[in-house]
Amino acid sequence: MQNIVLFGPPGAGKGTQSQKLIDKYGFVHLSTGDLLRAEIAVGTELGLEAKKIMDKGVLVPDEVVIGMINNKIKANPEAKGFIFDGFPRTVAQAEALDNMMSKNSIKINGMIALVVNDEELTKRLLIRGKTSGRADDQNEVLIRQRVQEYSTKTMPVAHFYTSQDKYNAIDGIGEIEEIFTNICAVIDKF
Ligand code: B4P
Repeated sequence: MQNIVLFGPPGAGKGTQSQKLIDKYGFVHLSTGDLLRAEIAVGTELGLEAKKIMDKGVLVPDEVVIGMINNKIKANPEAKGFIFDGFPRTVAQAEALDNMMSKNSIKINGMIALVVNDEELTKRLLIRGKTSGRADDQNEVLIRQRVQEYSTKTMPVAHFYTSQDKYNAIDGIGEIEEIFTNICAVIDKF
């Protein structure tokens, strides 16, 4: 079983590359962004609260996303592996994930970090905002807020995995296929 953390700033290509990894390896995809948007779409209380936070470009509370991920791991006992997309985004989430893994006698094999500069991220998200309908992709001030949130709260997660010797950086700029090939080369060595 392989469990991979796909890491990177908003717009780095996590969702894009996750889809390709699922097709190739049959991983169960756990995207906290998608899980939150699903709650918003059906109008649950959690979704209504999360929407207010996400529309400001800041992170939703750790306990909310940790609970969602825990439920999904438990619901997939037969999984060949998990791909964690957009989670963990804080060190507290990373520690909670390690706990969940050890309770289930599994582990994170490695982190793949997509590296993309801020100007490229802003450009990609503004383009996606024209078609996605996502409020957080339509406003440059909000996008910069999300990138800032990433620098202060999420970057320390990279150090967390570096200290476990599980950090692998991949250049996230270039052709989607080429980036995918580079990611697979790392996964195939896990
Ligand atoms: P997410 O849904 O995780 O959103 P994201 O980071 O914006 O998307 P992603 O990075 O997957 O997009 P992709 O690059 O694939 O989070 C949204 C919000 O939810 C957060 O701001 C936060 O409030 C909340 N949240 C989620 N998880 C949380 C957590 N764990 N804790 C707390 N809060 C949480 O795609 C971007 C665009 O780039 C696409 O249009 C794509 O086509 C394009 N693209 C991809 N690769 C490209 C390439 N190589 N070249 C050119 N364009 C490319």
